[in-house]
Amino acid sequence: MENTRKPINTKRALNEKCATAPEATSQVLTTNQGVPISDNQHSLKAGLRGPSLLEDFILREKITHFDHERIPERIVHARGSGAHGYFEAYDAFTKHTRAAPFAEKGKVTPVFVRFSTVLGERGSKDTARDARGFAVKFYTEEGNWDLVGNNIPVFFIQDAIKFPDLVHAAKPEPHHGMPQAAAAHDTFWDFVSLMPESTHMLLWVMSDRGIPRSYRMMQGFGVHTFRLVNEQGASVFCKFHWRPFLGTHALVWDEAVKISGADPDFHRRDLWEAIAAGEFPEWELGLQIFTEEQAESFSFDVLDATKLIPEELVPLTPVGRMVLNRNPENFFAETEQVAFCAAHIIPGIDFSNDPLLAGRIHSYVDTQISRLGGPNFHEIPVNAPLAAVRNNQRDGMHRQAINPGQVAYEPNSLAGGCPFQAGAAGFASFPQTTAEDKVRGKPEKFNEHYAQATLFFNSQTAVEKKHIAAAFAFELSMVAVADIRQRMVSSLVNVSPELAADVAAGLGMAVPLAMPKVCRDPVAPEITVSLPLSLMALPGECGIRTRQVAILVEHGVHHASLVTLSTALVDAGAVVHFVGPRIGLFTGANGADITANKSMQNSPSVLFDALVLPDGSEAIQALADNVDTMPFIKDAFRHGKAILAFSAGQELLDMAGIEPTTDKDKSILLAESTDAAEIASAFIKAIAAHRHPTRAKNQRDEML
Ligand code: HDE
Repeated sequence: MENTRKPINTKRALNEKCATAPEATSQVLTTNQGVPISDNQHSLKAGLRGPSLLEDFILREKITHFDHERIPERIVHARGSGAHGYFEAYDAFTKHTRAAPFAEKGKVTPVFVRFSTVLGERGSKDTARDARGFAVKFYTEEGNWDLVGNNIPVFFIQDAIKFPDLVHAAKPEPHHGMPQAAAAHDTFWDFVSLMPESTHMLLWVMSDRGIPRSYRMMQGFGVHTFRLVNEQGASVFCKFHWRPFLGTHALVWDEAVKISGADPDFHRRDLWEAIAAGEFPEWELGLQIFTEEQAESFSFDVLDATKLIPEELVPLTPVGRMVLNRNPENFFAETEQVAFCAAHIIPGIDFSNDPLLAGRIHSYVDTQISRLGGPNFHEIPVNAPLAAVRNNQRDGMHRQAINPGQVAYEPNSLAGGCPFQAGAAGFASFPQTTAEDKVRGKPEKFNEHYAQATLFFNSQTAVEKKHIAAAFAFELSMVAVADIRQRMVSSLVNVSPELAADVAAGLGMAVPLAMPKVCRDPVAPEITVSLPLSLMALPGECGIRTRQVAILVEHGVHHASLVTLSTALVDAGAVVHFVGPRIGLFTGANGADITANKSMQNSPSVLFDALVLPDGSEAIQALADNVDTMPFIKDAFRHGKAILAFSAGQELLDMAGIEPTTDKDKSILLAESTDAAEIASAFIKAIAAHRHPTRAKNQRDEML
């Protein structure tokens, strides 16, 4: 049967019929049967003070529907945020694949993307230390292709059979249901310390990548090796990489913890507000293309999802960009009901024999059947392909399609043989030769668990290394059983004695002996340092678009300098907030009004990327007397943010014990209020550097 549904981004007739958008006019309230409701405030009673009546079908329909509003949350990745957009191919990439999105230069394919944390429940905080899901659904004319990836290019385990154990160990402990959205507990570290193949991914999660600044500032990775197959049936291997145009940026741990209290929706809000403001996030899709022969020569196995391919070995080929330009209209209908599935591939893309991927191919369809209530989840608007659906699958829970006619089988003659098999035009699995015994086991290269963890650690800057060690020490400090801590640190000795020593010092313990290795005779790695693995090693200038700047205000602020500065910041793309002891109007020193849109209580400084301390002695006196001001300034400093202090505002820096700019730190700027225009460009540069980990020597060598 032909799928007659309209494209995903057009309103369906049914939706239009049912819509009660806020702007709707002349639309009466009805039951789900379309019966107009005269009174939605009172249930039907026998007398004003009498019993409610069972015959009140309006009350019962409303309450029954409400009782069933919740569906099971995802077993993992329950907490997420989504957006619509498109993928645009830079050029035809038909040399390597016949996949529809890469068919020609400039080709546009609609997408829906969902970002997520892994461990937390649906209502948990956004800024937990965790990997982030990065799942993309391409609505191509050859069917839906789901690239269900993460913001980290490797995974904890090599074989799908271990996944339920990993997740049981990482999720809240089953006896008391704690901790929420955190791996910092005994069962997780018990499991991973007994599973040395997890070590490489642990390094990534303990690095700054585990606490991204924004979903818009994260890389995405397909993780597994996939195949690309061209029109002639020739195949190459491929790894998928998404790179954000805004750069890849992280929070610092203390900041992440405080944000989770100040705004648990921090990443959701950031994505929503940016798109609503027309600041559409963009990523470039880059492919690592390599042959089977090349793969054989690597020191690691490309079917092992705990390994990446250093870009020095196989550079990225940019093939297109993805833009997210539309927020969902309804969170439940779209973001919650979207069903990603690692098995959804299209002609031109195929799987490799990665044993982790194999399990995923099964798992995702299976989980949607219970989560979304049956096998027809593909009919939910956000999941429905744009491509026509014609087959003989029928019925089941929540079936929407009304399939006409007598015939629901193939082959048939009664329907003229339709729908018929597509033959060469359809999806055909790459005919990979297989001629081996059935075994439960793995190749020897899978036994090497440390070389890439070491590569990752050695590729980080000093600050990043400190963050990794601090994260391990923090997480392990939450582990009650000393043997687990001991075992984990003994595993880290194999990664780097320096790391193990730092973590051991953080835990107040001696460095243990190295854990015995499984792989006795490892192949020497090709490289020992790979700078793209670091967030800080390579210079990058991404501007300040959408960066949030707090300007403190009080009665008596120097109005003109703030107007000049904020105009320059807004022109550079930043979002400026006037933050007062309360929201509302303040009167500047010249009598002009300035409106605070945030208060220091509802928006502490962890929610901003940069801070401005104004001029105006009356204002500074009032701010100095306010109990919220010093924590606001001290946190901005501690978290390495750019700070600009005008004239009298510099007194607040003194009170906070902060010394201004040194050679090491160009991010604390002082200016006369008359110089607002001149200082703006230096301040913009400081904000664009994201965070300034090295603060003035006499105060703090490195930030936490
Ligand atoms: Fe998933 N994973 N996963 N996963 N995964 C799910 O599917 C699973 C893995 C990833 O925004 C579940 O619909 C198994 C790797 C993302 O809706 C479930 C294995 C990677 C999302 C599932 C893995 C991922 C999921 C839970 C090991 C990175 C969220 C709900 C064999 C490449 C997608 C659902 C969204 C979700 C199973 C490992 C990414 C249970 C069995 C590796 C981004 O089916």
